[in-house]
Amino acid sequence: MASASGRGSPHHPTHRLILYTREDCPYCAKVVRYIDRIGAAVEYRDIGQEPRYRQELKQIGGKVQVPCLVIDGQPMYESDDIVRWLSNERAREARPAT
Ligand SMILES: N[C@@H](CCC(=O)N[C@@H](CS)C(=O)NCC(=O)O)C(=O)O
Repeated sequence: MASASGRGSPHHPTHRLILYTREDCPYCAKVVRYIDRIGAAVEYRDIGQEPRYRQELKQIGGKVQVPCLVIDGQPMYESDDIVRWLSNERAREARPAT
């Protein structure tokens, strides 16, 4: 449910976010560091730990490349794009309602 202002907050996230990662992936580490820094609510799925996550990622995004952020069911590959999207989303949520 959205907040009264119609915008999300860390407690009322606007989007469902799932990050597919792998332990030895430096691009994933970069994205995870940024997520930790801003305190975003993200569910992690490590494709190295769980073979079914690997299959899931292939089905959702069409390729097994990490990191991949799935935003309300839509895949976004490329760590720079993911960080940029998270940063824009954070700025959007911080803006006061007009
Ligand atoms: N340019 C990509 C690079 C991602 C990347 O190379 N990921 C590696 C793991 S570190 C991977 O999943 N490789 C498998 C593949 O590309 O098929 C990014 O910044 O996210």
